[in-house]
Amino acid sequence: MRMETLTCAVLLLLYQESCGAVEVRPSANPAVVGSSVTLSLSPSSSLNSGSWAVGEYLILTWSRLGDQDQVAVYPDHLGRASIDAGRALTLTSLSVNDSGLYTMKSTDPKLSASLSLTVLEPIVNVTTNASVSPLVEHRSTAVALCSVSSGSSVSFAWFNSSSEVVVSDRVRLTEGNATLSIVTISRYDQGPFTCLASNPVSNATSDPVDFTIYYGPDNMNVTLGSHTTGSNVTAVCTAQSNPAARMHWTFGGELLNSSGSELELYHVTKEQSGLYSCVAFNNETKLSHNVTGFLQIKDANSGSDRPKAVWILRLLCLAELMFTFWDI
Ligand SMILES: *[C@@H]1O[C@H](CO)[C@@H](O)[C@H](O)[C@H]1NC(C)=O
Ligand SMILES: *[C@@H]1O[C@H](CO)[C@@H](O)[C@H](O)[C@H]1NC(C)=O
Ligand SMILES: *[C@@H]1O[C@H](CO)[C@@H](O)[C@H](O)[C@H]1NC(C)=O
Ligand SMILES: *[C@@H]1O[C@H](CO)[C@@H](O)[C@H](O)[C@H]1NC(C)=O
Ligand SMILES: *[C@@H]1O[C@H](CO)[C@@H](O)[C@H](O)[C@H]1NC(C)=O
Ligand SMILES: *[C@@H]1O[C@H](CO)[C@@H](O)[C@H](O)[C@H]1NC(C)=O
Ligand SMILES: *[C@@H]1O[C@H](CO)[C@@H](O)[C@H](O)[C@H]1NC(C)=O
Ligand SMILES: *[C@@H]1O[C@H](CO)[C@@H](O)[C@H](O)[C@H]1NC(C)=O
Ligand SMILES: *[C@@H]1O[C@H](CO)[C@@H](O)[C@H](O)[C@H]1NC(C)=O
Ligand SMILES: *[C@@H]1O[C@H](CO)[C@@H](O)[C@H](O)[C@H]1NC(C)=O
Ligand SMILES: CC(=O)N[C@H]1CO[C@H](CO)[C@@H](O)[C@@H]1O
Repeated sequence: MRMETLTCAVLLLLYQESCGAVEVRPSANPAVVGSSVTLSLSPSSSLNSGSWAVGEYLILTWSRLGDQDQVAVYPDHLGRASIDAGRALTLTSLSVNDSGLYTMKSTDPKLSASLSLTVLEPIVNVTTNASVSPLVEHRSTAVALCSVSSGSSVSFAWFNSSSEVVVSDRVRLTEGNATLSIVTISRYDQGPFTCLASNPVSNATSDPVDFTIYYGPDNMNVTLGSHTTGSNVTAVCTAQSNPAARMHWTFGGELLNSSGSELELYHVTKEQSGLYSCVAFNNETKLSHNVTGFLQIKDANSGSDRPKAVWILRLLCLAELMFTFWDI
C-alpha cells in the first residue's frame, strides 16, 4: 500500500493522468459571450458522486443511485448547466460573469480538479473620432480616438496605410494605445490611418481616417531655358502646395500680365533676357515663396555653330598648306 502511494506520487509528478488524477479540459478558453462551453474531465470517468462549482458557488451536484444518476442544479445555473455520463460540465448562454475558477470535486472516488475559465465579449463596431477640420503643417496637432461599442479586454493598434504606427517624438499613443496624437503634423501624415481593436476572441478595424493637411508653397522650380528672338516662350513654375498655390510672375521688379503657373511670352526680343521670378502664395497657410531663373534670348541669325565651323575650315586650310610643303 505504501509502496503503491509512493509510485503514484512519482508518476503524478511525471504524468498527471495516472493514479486517478484528472484534469479539466475546456472546449474553448477564452470562450465567447452567448456561446456554450464544455469542461471535460481527462481521463473521462464515470465518477459516482461529486459536484461542480464556480468560485465558492455550487453549480450542480450528482450521485449515482443504482444505475440512475441524480443531478441537482442550483438556482443560479438552472437551465444553463448540465453534465454527461463522463461528468463533463456544459454551460450555455455564457456571460462575462461566468468567468472564474471552475472546480470539480468527486467524493467517490476522492478527486478534484479545477480550471480558470475566461468569457469575453466579442468586439462590435470600432469607430474613431478625429477632428475633420484641416490641419496646418508644422503647426497643428492631429488627434484620433478609437473606441468600440462593446468588447472585453480590448487592445488597440493604429496603422498608417498598412504599416503599424510606431511611437516617436512626434507620434504618441496614449490611453492604452486608443488615442493617436501626431504633434507638429507633416504633409506625409495624411494617412489613411486605421484602428485595429482586438481581444483573444475577435478583432475589427475602423473606417480609415484621412487628415487634410495644408502645406507649402515650397520646393519650387522654374524652367526657362534658352530661346531665340521672335520665338514664343512658355515658362513653367512648380511648387509643392496644398491647396494649390496662386502664382504670378515678375521681371525686373515689374509685375507681369500673366497669372498662373505658366508664363507665355510672344515674339520675344533680346531685351526680354534676364531674371524672372515666379511668386507662389498659399491662401490657407498664408505663406509665400518665390523662385528666380534666367531667361536667355539670343539673335536668331547668329547661330552658335557658326564660329566653330569657321575655325575648322581654317584648320583644314592650314593642314593643306603644310601637306603642300611636305610634298615639296
Ligand atoms: C454581472 O455581474 C454584475 C455585478 O457583478 C451585474 O451587475 C450584472 O448584471 C451581471 N450580468 C449578468 C449578465 O449576469
Ligand atoms: C457604432 O458606434 C457609433 C459611435 O459610438 C454609434 O454612433 C453607432 O450607432 C454604432 N453603430 C452600431 C451599429 O452599433
Ligand atoms: C471625441 O469624443 C469625445 C468624447 O467622447 C469628445 O469630447 C471629443 O470632442 C471628440 N473629438 C472629436 C474630434 O470629435
Ligand atoms: C501599445 O502598443 C505597443 C506597440 O506599439 C505595445 O508594445 C504596447 O504593449 C501597447 N500597449 C497597450 C496598453 O496595449
Ligand atoms: C505615415 O507614413 C508615411 C509614409 O510612409 C510617413 O512618411 C509618415 O511619417 C507616417 N506617419 C505616421 C504618423 O506614422
Ligand atoms: C483577427 O481575427 C481573425 C479571425 O477572425 C484571425 O484570423 C486574425 O489572425 C486576427 N487578427 C489579429 C491581428 O488578431
Ligand atoms: C507665336 O504665337 C502667335 C500667337 O499665338 C502665333 O501666331 C505664332 O505663330 C507663334 N509663333 C511661333 C514661332 O510659334
Ligand atoms: C493682360 O492680358 C489680357 C489678356 O490676357 C489682356 O486683355 C490685357 O490687355 C493685358 N494687359 C496688359 C496691360 O497688357
Ligand atoms: C483659397 O482659395 C480657394 C480657391 O482658390 C478658395 O476655395 C478658398 O476658400 C480660399 N481660402 C481662403 C482661406 O481664402
Ligand atoms: C522672394 O523671396 C525673398 C525672400 O525669400 C524676398 O526677399 C523677395 O522679395 C521675394 N521676391 C519676390 C519677387 O517676391
Ligand atoms: C521636379 C523637380 O525638378 N523638382 C526639383 C525642384 O527643386 C527642388 C529644390 O528646390 C528639388 O529638390 C526638386 O527635385
